[in-house]
Amino acid sequence: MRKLRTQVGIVGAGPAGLLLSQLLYLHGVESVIVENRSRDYVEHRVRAGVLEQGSVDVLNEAGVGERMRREGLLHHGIELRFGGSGHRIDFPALTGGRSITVYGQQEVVKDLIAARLAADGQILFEVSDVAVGQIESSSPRITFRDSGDEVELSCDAIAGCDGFHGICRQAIPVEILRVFERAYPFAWLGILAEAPPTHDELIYAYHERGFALYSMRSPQITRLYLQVAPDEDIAKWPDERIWRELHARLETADGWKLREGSVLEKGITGMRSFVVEPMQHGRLFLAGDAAHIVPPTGAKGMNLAVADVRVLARALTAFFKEQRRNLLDAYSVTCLKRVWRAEHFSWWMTSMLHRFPDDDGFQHRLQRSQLEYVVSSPAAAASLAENYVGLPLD
Ligand code: RFL
Ligand code: PHB
Repeated sequence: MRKLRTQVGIVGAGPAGLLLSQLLYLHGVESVIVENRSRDYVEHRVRAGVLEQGSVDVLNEAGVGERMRREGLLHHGIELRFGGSGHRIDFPALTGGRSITVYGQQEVVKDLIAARLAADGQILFEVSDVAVGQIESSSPRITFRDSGDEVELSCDAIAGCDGFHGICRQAIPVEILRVFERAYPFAWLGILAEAPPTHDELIYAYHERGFALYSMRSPQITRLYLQVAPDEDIAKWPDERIWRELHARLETADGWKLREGSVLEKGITGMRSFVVEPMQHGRLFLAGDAAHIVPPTGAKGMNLAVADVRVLARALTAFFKEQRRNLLDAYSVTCLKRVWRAEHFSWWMTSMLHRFPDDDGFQHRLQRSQLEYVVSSPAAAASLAENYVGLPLD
C-alpha cells in the first residue's frame, strides 16, 4: 500500500473541489484532490452557465478570472415570456447595480485545473474504489486505487466535493444525517447548438406545452432547454422534434425568431431539491452538490458550490494557521442559511414556470397571476432579481 499525506484531502474535481484546492493554496494550506473521472471528461461535462456577481468575485480573487473576464458574457437582465409576450427583469435597476455572467461551468473547471497544475497542485484523475474512513478521528483517511496500486491518503480534514452521486455523504452515520427532498414530475432536455444567439439575454418561457429556456455560451453557441416527462426517452427526440418544440414554446407574435444550428450535445436532466443537515461530521465537510441539489430553474447549483467552498477555505485556514476551530464548527450552520434561500428560490421559480401534470385550470391561473405580478410590481420583480443575482457573500 502506497501512503500519502496532506492537510486537506479533497474528493472530487468539480467546481467545488477544484476551487477549494485553489483557495487553500492561496492561503498556504496543502491539499490533494482525488477524482474518479479523467481530466478530459471533467473538462467537457456540459452543465451550468450562470455565475452570480459574488461567484465572479470569488473566481477573480482566486486568480482564475482572466479568461472569464475576456470571454464571459455580462448580462443585465432576463426575460420572462408568457401569454404571447416578453417582460424584462432589469437586474442593475432592481438590485443596486448587480448583474450575472454567462460562462460555462466546464470553462470554469478548465481554468481551475490549469491554475492548480501550474502551481504544482496535485490532482489524481481516474482513481477508483474511493472510500473515506476514520472521520471521527483527528487523522481521517481517503483510500483508493491509482493505476491498480492501493493508496492511503491520510489528512487532517476531508472535503467531500464529490457531487450528488458521490460516496462522502454516506460516510456520515445515518442517525446523524437528516435528508430533506422533493422530486418534480418533469425533467429538462438540454441541447447545445452551433447557432449564434438571436437574443441578448436568457428567456424563461411559461407555455401551455411546457417550460422552455433560451440561454447561450458564446456569440456562436446557443444553449436551450425543454421541459419533458421525467422518464423521457431521448431517442424519441430527433433534432427536428426538438427545434419544432422550441419554436412553439419560445417564439411570440413580436416576430423574434430562434436560429437553428447543428446540435453539438443533447441530454436529459432530472429535477430535484435535496438538502442534508448537517453538512459536516467529525473531520468530514461536505460542499456543493454532495450536500444539496436544486432544480436548475434558479441557476443556483454552481453558485452554491462556490459559496460553500469560500466558507470552508476560510474555516480551514483559521484552523491550520491560527489553531481556531470556531469557523469550522460553524461551517454547516453558516452554509445552510444561503442553501435554504437558494432552495426556496429554485423551488419557487420551478413551480411558477413549469406545467405540472396534475394541475388544473385553477393552478394555471394562479401561475399566470404570479407571473403577471412579478413583471408588474417593482417589489415582486426586485425580489426575483435579488435572488437571481445572488445575495451578497458573508
Ligand atoms: P460536481 O460538478 O458534480 O463534481 C463532483 C466531482 O466529483 C467526482 N466524483 C468522484 N470523485 C472521486 N470518487 C468518487 N467516488 C466520486 N464521485 C464523484 C465527479 O466525477 C465530479 O468530477 O459537483 P460540484 O463541484 O459540487 O459542483 C456542482 C455543480 O456541478 C452543479 O451544482 C451545477 O452544474 C448545477 N447547475 C447549474 N448551476 C448554476 O449555478 N447555474 C446554472 O445555470 C446551472 N445550470 C446545472 C445547470 C446542472 C445541470 N445538470 C446537468 C445537472 C444545468 C444543468 C442541465
Ligand atoms: C444554462 O445556460 O445552462 C442555464 C441557464 C439558466 C438556468 C439553467 C441553465 O436557470
